Amino acid sequence: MKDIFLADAHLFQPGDANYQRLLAFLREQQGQVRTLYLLGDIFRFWLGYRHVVFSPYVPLLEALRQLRERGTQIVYVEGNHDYLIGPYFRDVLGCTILPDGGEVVIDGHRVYLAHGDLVNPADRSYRMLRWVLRSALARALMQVVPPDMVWAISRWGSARSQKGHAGRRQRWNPEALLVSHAQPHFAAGCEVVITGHFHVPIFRQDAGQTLIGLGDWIDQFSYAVCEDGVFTLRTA
Ligand SMILES: [Mn+2]
Repeated sequence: MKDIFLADAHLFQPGDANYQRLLAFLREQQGQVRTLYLLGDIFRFWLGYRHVVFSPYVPLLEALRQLRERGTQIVYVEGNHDYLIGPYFRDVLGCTILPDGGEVVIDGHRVYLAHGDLVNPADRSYRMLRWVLRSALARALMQVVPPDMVWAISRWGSARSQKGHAGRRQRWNPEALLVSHAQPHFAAGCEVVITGHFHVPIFRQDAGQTLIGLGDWIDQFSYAVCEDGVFTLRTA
């Protein structure tokens, strides 16, 4: 049995090539995966209502449900596009939700998981936005704004944030950020640190420590696997 780690599919419409490819990949994995770790930004936008899901995501939710039925556990680390992941994932899909990431033990290895949107302490404007989007006010608004309107607002917001990402990526080197983010976790005794967010596949192994940047499921189709305690980064 193996564990799979993937992030940053930014799924939007079921007909999109990357969406289809993820569904096919998850179908192939049925019955073969102990735990599927989703490290955030699987969706272009998600907000967790109790009884409502955004209809473009029904095919993915069904694929996840089928994996569950075949015995796969699902762990969801929230990203910056999918947060307040909520009751559907928790209660219907039976996921373990780690809103800010955290440590897990896999085959006896201490593994630190994070989406990666918090690795840069200098990105203050983003930290502020993140706090606002997850605040009690945002939760209260969720109860009164109709989901169709929330979806429309998210499309506008995500077009804006795409522009911001491009600029930030030029200013900050993802590999250097990940190395310094991982350092305290390695120092605290973790052997493996895995993040997404930067859309850059990174695999560094040194002195028994493994640092993995998951790349993305948009045009790289990269993902990590742990099989019998050995971590690898692969391409679908
Ligand atoms: Mn992200």
